[in-house]
Amino acid sequence: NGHGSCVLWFTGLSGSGKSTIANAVSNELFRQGIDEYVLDGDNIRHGLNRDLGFSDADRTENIRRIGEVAKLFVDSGKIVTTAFISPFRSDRDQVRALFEEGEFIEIYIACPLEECERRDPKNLYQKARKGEIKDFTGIHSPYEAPEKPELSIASHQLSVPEAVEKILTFLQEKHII
Ligand code: GGZ
Repeated sequence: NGHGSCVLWFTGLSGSGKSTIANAVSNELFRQGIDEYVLDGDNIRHGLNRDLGFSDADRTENIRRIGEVAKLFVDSGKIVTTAFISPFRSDRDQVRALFEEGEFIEIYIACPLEECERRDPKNLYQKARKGEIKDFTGIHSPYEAPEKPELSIASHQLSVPEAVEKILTFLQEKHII
């Protein structure tokens, strides 16, 4: 197990590409024989956090629990990737505080709202605009962009392989992999 452990904490709007890029990074780490795991809506919001919705308080609790779970994975020696909107700066900073220096790598998937809304892969923005979903991030619930993320990925300008390359290069430079 010749690699460091850390959390790759993706943050960004719905439709920004967090899950796609997170899973592509995960696949590449796995291919390299690195011990990794992805936490995303599929395995967290449908299980551990199925009691939580999208009020500000529920999002805060969602992120708090995910941070604690991510810490367990890091303690077990893995590289853990998380793909949640995590819209509130203070929530992300509280998760950061759980980790040692250098272990929490915040990756901002920076994609303009207009582009996310144009993609709208699940028609959620359309539903939010019609009032069928309330408290939708970017429409009537805030997204606070990171001020000093370890990495910022302009996902509307980079291909997925280019984004993966940028993240892997960062991990190599920090001697994590
Ligand atoms: C934002 C919502 C909402 C509301 C349902 N606001 O594009 P998706 O579908 O697959 O990703 C979104 C996901 C966001 O869950 P997170 O756990 O990442 O959010 S947070 O970090 O803010 O707790 C979207 C879907 O859930 N979804 N309703 N109102 N996204």
